[in-house]
Amino acid sequence: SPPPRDQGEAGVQEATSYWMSESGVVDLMVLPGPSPAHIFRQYAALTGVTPLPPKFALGYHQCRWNYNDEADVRYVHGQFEALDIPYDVLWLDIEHTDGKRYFTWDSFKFPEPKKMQEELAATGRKMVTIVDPHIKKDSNYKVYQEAHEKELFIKTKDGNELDGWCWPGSSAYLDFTSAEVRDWWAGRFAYDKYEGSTPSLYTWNDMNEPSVFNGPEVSMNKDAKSLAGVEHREWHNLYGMYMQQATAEGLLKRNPEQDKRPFVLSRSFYAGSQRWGAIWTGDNACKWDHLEASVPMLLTLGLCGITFSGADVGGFLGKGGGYGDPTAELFTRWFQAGAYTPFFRGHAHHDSKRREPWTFDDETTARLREIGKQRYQLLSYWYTLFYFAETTGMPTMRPLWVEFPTDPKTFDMDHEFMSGGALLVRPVTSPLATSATVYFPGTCPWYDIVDGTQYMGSSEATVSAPIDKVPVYQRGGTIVPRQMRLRRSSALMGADPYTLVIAPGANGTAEGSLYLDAGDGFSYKKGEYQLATYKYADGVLSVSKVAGTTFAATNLLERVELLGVKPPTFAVLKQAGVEKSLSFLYNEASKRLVLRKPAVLMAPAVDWTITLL
Ligand code: NBV
Repeated sequence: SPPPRDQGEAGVQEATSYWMSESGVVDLMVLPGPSPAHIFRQYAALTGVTPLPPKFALGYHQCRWNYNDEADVRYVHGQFEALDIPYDVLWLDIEHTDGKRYFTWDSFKFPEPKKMQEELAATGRKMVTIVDPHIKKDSNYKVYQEAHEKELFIKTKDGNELDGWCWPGSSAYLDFTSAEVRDWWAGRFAYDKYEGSTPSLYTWNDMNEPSVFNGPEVSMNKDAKSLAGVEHREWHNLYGMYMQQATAEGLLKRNPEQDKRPFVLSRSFYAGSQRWGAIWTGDNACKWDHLEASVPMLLTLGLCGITFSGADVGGFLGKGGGYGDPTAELFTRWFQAGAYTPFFRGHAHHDSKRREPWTFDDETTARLREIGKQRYQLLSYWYTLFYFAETTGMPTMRPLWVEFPTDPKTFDMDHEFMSGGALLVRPVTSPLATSATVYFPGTCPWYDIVDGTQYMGSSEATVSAPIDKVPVYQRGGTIVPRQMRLRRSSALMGADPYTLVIAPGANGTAEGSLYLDAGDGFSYKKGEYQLATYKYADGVLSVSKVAGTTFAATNLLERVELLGVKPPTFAVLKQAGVEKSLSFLYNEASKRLVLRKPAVLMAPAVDWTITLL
């Protein structure tokens, strides 16, 4: 029956939601809040949190359907190296396998997969291969044969092994809703089972809706049965999550010494998928409006607990999907937007033209390098956000209203977003733009991250946004840690020093934090990390370690940048009773003060202060 009409009092707005479910009962949970942060915590208590990803996973990922062979992999990797464009992970799509038999390699194109991965690993890079849930029905294929003998596949309503059409042709589908099957699947990732795999190989799960080309709605018959005899209609939405869980458990299991966190990307997901890895938004197209739509899509995922998410940068479907290939302009704008989202991966359909960062023209390559650099400068900022995502359930990419719940203008705004609590991003999503309108929420000042220009909260401005500029602003009242040296991968940045960028709020104070640990493994769960908080008030910057114990972080503070301040006469660093005066530079036009070489630890055993006099 239709939903009842609202019968609110005159002048009172009411909203009606109407739920239908394919089967079963609807469980309704009410999260009382009252603030957005409370709601995230409450929702996380119900469905779980995103565990801290390995740090490399926050870098840039380069994917394509497909990199053709080992020579192609070496070429692409070599170009990133030669052109100084930062990246961390190279991906291989379905064509790397022997006839779409997952966990195998095409021995002609990829004769030495271990050697290839080891070469990448030597420069700190990782590789990801795709592993889909449809298993080719082929008695010579070990994975199929074993699962068939053990009866691990989904059955038809009549109790026969289901037969569905997918990439390999006739395929069977593992029953990931079964704990026993998940355990068996996890075992497939052992190094001796997944031949040609090494510790730097990670996994991508696609087609796990589950996708069946010849099934109803391109999925399985609703009356197909799990091993427990439950119909597909009951667990359709859970299938992808269980697959990602089994895969993540596999990556954990293959390393009994527990020094590596899993990384698994999945297309299908459910409430709680955040516990098992990252999610991407699937097959978008190379179109400006798909770039625009990626922002509300990722914001929605984040609100639903799935904060490690991204959209294919460049738009997946190019020519093959009936669209054109990205122009240098569209690709640049997409790269700019993607660099400020949690999961940052370029990907492309096999029918589209090559679009690695150097394939447009020299000017575009230089711009893309610059954007990549912006991303890597903020890697530790993102990592700190993910630490808070794990400990508080707070999404890393946020709609404006999450940060400014008392500013009603933000309530329906989804073309601007916050990367964490400190950075406001206004991606340009239309062609030929040279300017953009930006709304600055709240009552604090905002500072352009490039030139320091100040804007007041609760105002709108038309800002210049030529092709080499992505409008990003630091919120007054925040301190952001950055690593300013251009490195080609996250692995090379572990020991690099930091710059603290201080953007004073309306009352002249600011605050920020930095989370440091080994970047991988689970020792952080035993306290091996450092969480330092920086405070700026009354012209004094101070540090205090607020959590963590045994991790020895040796990173130094190499620079402090203060935005929108007056020039001091002196800057004095004090630690353990010792004083040292710091040299500084001041730019009158941008009101930016740079304090040089404090050279103190970011997370010191003995606190330090820097006083401006
Ligand atoms: O494995 C091929 C593609 C993959 O590149 C894409 O990212 C997935 O979303 N896959 C879908 C299957 C074919 C899509 C046309």
